[in-house]
Amino acid sequence: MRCSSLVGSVIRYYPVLTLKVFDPTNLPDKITVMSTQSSGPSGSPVRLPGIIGVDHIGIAVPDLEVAIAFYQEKFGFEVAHREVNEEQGVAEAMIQVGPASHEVKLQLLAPLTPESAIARFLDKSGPGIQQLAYRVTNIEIACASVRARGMRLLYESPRRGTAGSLINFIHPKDAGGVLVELVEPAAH
Ligand code: V0V
Repeated sequence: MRCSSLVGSVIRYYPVLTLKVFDPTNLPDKITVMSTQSSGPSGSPVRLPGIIGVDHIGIAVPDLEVAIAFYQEKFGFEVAHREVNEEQGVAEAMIQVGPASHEVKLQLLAPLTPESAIARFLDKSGPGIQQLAYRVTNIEIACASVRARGMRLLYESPRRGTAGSLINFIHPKDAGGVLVELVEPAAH
C-alpha cells in the first residue's frame, strides 16, 4: 500500500487516533469529544466525555429551614454548605450524607420567588426529587457532546452554580423524564 493511501485509511477509520498523532497538545477529553457517537466501532457505549460520577441529588422543598431541621432530626445529616443563588431563584443547602467530603450530596432547593423553577416544580409536583446532577471534568466538552448526541441543553453557555461551580441542564424530555444537571466544580 502506498504511503498516501495508508495515511488516507488511517484518517478515514481512526480520526481520534489521527488527532492524537497530529496534535499532541490535545487533552484526552478534547480528543474524545471529537467522537460524537454514543457507541464505538464494536458497538460498545462511549461514556459522555468527562462524567466522573453523581455530584448531587436536588430536592425541591417549600421551606429551607424546615427541610434542614427535618434532615438533621430524622437522619442526623449535617449541612455542608449554604448559599443563595439569585439567578437560579433558589436558597439552597448542601447536605452531607456520610463522612467523606467528596461523596454524593443532597441539595435542598427552596424557591426565592413564585416564578422560579423550584416554585413551578413545587406547584406541579409537590416536594421531592427535582434533579440529578452529574459531576464532569470539563463542562464545555460535556455540553458539546450532549448537543452532538441530540439532547437539548437549557442554556447556551454554562451558568454559575453552587460554590462557584459551572452548571447546565439537559431538558427532562430528552433525558428519560429526569432533569439532568451537569456540574463542573470550581477549581480549588
Ligand atoms: C419539568 N418537567 C420535569 C421537571 N420540570 N420533569 C422532570 N423533572 C423536572 N424537574 C417536565 C414537565 O412535567 C413537563 O412535562 C415538561 O417537563 C415541560 O415542563 P414545563 O412546563 O416547561 O416546566 P417549567 O416551566 O417548570 O420548566 C421546566 C425546566 C425548568 C426544566 C425548563 O425547571 C428549568 O429551567 N430548570 C433548570 C433550572 C433549575 O432547575 N434551577 C433550580 C436549581 P409534561 O407535563 O409536558 O409531560 S438551581 C441548581 O441546581 C443549582 C444552583 C446548582 O446545582 O448549583
